[in-house]
Amino acid sequence: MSTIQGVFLAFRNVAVLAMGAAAVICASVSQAAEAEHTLVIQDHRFQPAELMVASGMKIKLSVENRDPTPEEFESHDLNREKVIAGKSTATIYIGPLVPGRYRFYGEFNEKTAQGVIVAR
Ligand SMILES: [Cu+2]
Repeated sequence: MSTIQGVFLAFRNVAVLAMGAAAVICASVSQAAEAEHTLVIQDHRFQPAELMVASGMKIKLSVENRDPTPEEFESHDLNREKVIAGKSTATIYIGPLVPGRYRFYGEFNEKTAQGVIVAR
């Protein structure tokens, strides 16, 4: 192999290694950018009533309704609305959020079902 060919192959190998490293970094970032949290509805109340989440990432929120009656997760702050049948779980995606407080409530039992998501 000529010197020119050798130099070309060396550059190509470096480029391949760099692309591989970039792919690994992207994979770890996308995994870190989503968090999972669970809210439970029981006796027409949310548990926890105040849920701490990280700002700046997507959040997969599982809402488990342990009551036999349906509830509607409603939040004007988060622009979300979802009916959750009795004894079932629904998934709601929110975020990425800027730091702050985001109120939500159960529209079918508004007097007791009140909560807030706090993004920090
Ligand atoms: Cu509603």
